[in-house]
Amino acid sequence: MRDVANHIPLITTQYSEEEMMSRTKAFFEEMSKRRTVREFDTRPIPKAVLDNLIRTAGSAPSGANKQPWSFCLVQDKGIKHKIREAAEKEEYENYNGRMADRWLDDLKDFGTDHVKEFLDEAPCLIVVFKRVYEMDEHGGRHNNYYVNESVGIAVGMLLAGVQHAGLVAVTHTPSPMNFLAELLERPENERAYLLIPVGFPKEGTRVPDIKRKELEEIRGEY
Ligand code: IYR
Repeated sequence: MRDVANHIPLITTQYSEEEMMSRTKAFFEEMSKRRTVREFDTRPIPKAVLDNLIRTAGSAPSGANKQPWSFCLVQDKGIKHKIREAAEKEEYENYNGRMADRWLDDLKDFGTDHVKEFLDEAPCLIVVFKRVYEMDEHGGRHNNYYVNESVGIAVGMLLAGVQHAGLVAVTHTPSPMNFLAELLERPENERAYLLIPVGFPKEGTRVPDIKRKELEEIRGEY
């Protein structure tokens, strides 16, 4: 690697083999309990907790460190409801014609439909935007790099943080979702990426009995 003047010493922690084993096992066990939840209690989440989650997401790697993302916290009941109305309008079209029979069949066991009560109920909606380009002082556009990959990784870290906090979330993709940038009056370089209601599960919430692929099915070894 080339020597670059502005580099600083790496700060990291290393563990013994036993510690690595117990840490990775504990982390896997915690993460594997994560489930998508679509029914929320209205109990609010402390603002400082939400800020920490966004800080965590914002620490993700990104193409040329452009950090091409914005995470909007929507807690206002009126705005949440407007988002629900717009999302349900699109989802109604999806469930009634735009989605192929095969797709609807694949969703059967999840019990989803166009009604998105969670957009009112969840105390906070995190609306994730990708920033396709940045603008220089002369109004010139400069495309960001690997935007989808970067924002996807950041969202993964956000969801890990949500799980670690004992909260639940649903990764919702109303489609199309350009209404989100309009409603939240986002700058023209931002496109909605994902809508993530976050909160505490409603008491008695049940989730689909899904199975995860075995290690041997997802691991390649060479
Ligand atoms: N976006 C729709 C449909 C939907 C699609 C998939 I693929 C899912 O895993 C779940 C739902 C909705 O939000 O209902």
